[in-house]
Amino acid sequence: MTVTTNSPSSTYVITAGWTNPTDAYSSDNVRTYTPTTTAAQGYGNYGFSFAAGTVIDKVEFGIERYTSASGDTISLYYSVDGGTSWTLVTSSTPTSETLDYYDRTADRTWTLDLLSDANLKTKILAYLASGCLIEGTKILTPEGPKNIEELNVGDYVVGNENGRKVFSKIKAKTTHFLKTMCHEYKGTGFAGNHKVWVDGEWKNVYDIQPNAREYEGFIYNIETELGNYYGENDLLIHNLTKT
Ligand SMILES: [Ca+2]
Repeated sequence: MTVTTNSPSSTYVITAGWTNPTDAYSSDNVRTYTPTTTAAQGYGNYGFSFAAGTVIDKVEFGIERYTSASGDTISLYYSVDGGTSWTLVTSSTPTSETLDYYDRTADRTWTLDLLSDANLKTKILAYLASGCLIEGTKILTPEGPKNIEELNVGDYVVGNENGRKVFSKIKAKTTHFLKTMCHEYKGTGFAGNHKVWVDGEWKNVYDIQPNAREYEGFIYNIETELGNYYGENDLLIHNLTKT
């Protein structure tokens, strides 16, 4: 089997924000970057040229990237209709630079035409750290589970102190409306990375649940005096820490 790996040689702005987007054409430690949430950049002209009758055994999409703040995500999409519709390949938040390939062979019946420059596009999309929970998230309170949007500064929730469940006061709350990626874990929808208590240690929810879906709506973040609080299914959630 012959493996052909091509990089893009054209780029176009979808939602402004990526600086020096042509720097993403090659892996040379010179990079495109963005400080703008929802910035999206399209890529094309992969230049695949195959002999007629070539059989496609496998199609993978690769991306090399990193994020500088915990909770930032970079998503990769592809299009086989010239950028009209997009399929999500991956949404991830690696804090050290990694090159990963994703097998999308099973997505569709791949034909040579779909890999032509007229049809094949990719898109990178950035969401900057939100570290929040989506609307409808249940938080455990002394009166039982309540939706996070109903909680306010000064209210009590249930947290953990030295292995015991205790009441803890909310000292801050923020709300945003945005389009982002949502990672679901144990009934809680995380729009941004968060540490959760799993198997006796704090772990990044993105490391436990790398799969994501798109979410558009209100997101909320609460900070409690104790530094943590319980969501559904006894999941202990750490106050947001950008480490
Ligand atoms: Ca580069």
